[in-house]
Amino acid sequence: MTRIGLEKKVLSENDQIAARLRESFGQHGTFAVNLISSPGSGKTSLLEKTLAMLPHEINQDMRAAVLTGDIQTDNDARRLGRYGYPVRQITTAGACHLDARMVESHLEECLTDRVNERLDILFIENVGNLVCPTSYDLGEDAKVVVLSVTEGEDKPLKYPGIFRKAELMILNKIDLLPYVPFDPRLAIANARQIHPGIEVIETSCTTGAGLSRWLAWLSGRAASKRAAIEAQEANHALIGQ
Ligand SMILES: Nc1nc2c(ncn2[C@@H]2O[C@H](COP(=O)(O)OP(=O)(O)OP(=O)(O)O)[C@@H](O)[C@H]2O)c(=O)[nH]1
Ligand SMILES: [Mg+2]
Repeated sequence: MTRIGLEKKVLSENDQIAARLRESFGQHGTFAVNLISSPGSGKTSLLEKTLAMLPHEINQDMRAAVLTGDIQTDNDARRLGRYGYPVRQITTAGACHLDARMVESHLEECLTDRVNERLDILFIENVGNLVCPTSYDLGEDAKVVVLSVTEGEDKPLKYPGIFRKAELMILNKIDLLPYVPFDPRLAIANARQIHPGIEVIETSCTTGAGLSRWLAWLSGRAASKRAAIEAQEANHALIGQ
């Protein structure tokens, strides 16, 4: 009984901070994406490729930042810090997920040198875990689940929570398909059994396959977010006249 009560309180405090973050992302037109997967599916590799491709595939003025979560080490922040975008490591010291408070405090620190500047996309790499991060709202616009072909087709059925909540499934490491007994059609069917509307992009961070589709998805989502904010601002201006 006590355990359930405490868990409820922690989650409701988290929801309040997440709502504040969501409002701030809304005001600034920031598209925030929360990447969730098992350890080693390729979240950091995907972000490394994404940051390298952003200026060419989307546009040179695209403002992006990354918060990357791990239980220990700043390895991922060091990998991601090479691309000229602000990056902060969040070390959770044992926690198997990021929470909204961690995001809020590290985001401020990450953007202090960019006050009043636009932020188009915030990438949040969650701690490698297919279960715990699912329950914590970070104020993001979209959760994206990364499943790699070495994990087995049954994972959407065994860990349905994240596949239900994710808008997009990245099916990564497809370059390894010739070497592992993995049927991508079955994995996708399993994901859609849990969440019929989930979008799927097959990628390889090694060969670059599918990465342009991923960049196009990001660009489309970031543009819709900005357009919605601009329409809202125009509306307010009209009402104010
Ligand atoms: N063959 C192949 N290897 C990949 C691919 N993407 C990532 N890897 C490798 O998979 C391993 C783990 O990749 P990471 O990007 O560190 O995975 P991660 O999800 O960030 O891991 P955590 O942050 O520890 O949860 C590394 O050795 C990568 O080089 C891919 O598309 N194909
Ligand atoms: Mg990583």
